[in-house]
Amino acid sequence: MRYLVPADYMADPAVHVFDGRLYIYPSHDWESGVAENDNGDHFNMKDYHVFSTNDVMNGEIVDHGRVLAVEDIPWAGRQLWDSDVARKGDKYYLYFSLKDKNDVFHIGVAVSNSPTGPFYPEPDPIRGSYSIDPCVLDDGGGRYYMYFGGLWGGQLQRYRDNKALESAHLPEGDEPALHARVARLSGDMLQFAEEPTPVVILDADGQPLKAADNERRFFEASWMHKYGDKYYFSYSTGDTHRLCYATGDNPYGPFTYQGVILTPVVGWTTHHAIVEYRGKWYLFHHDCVPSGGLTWLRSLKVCELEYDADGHIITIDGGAGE
Ligand code: FUB
Repeated sequence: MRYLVPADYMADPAVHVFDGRLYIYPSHDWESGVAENDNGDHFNMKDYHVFSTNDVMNGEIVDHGRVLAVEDIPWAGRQLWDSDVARKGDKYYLYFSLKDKNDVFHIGVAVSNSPTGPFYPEPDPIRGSYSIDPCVLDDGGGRYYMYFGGLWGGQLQRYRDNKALESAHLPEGDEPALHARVARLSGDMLQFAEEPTPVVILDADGQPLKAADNERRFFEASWMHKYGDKYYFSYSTGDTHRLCYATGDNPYGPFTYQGVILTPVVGWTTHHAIVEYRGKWYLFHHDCVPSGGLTWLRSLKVCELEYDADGHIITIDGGAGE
């Protein structure tokens, strides 16, 4: 295990390998003085940095500096949350979660000629985007899929069938759990090419997970990777503080629940990226140990991740004592 950026607070890592070098795209936590609440107002981030390395466990982690800030984004209100980056051709696309001037989360996109930015934002959010935590899968052949969504402060409970509800509804008990969303991206990478659809997670009996199943159901922090010929959709369970995963045979799912990747860490949120680099698999994530447990001041970590012979991920201890 290694803390990656000990001198600053960084969270929500997205990680990609471009031309043989590994790039980390985190959220940038700071002490803004906003009080903690269930709406996540204390996650009051205002900019992004990019980091890179060619040796995950021992090498220098280069800080490429500030690459995008709230004040650069025309439609910005506040709170730059989780982001992800995809490359198509010779351009890099940074997808980010941000509240507009009415305090409604959308997903924006900013473009660069380099994986290290700077990234230049589009004037408006992606049409029809809502909620938080974009993650983009490059599935080859020019096909890119965005996964997104998050409950509570992430506002997913305000939407059904991609339309805003008059009042939010968080399912309970035996109601089906809310799902993340997936949409293929347009050829220019700047819009959805189709209406987002639910990322359904099934139990071993083929039934969608229920709302009360909060030790397994989706909450936020989507990540997608491929191992062998399978698609691994992983996510945070939020109020039960686990990183879990489900597998499927195509980017839309459905996905079948498989197990826990990371038991709870110190801190409320848990968030991650899973990447193969130079023949090893890594779990990038965060915890609040260095800040003494302050939820809004998180630190980036990495450790190796292993699969068993059947492709199951071997559970990693998050260190919070579960
Ligand atoms: O960093 C703010 C939010 O906390 C993220 O968007 C969530 O995934 C959670 O980590």
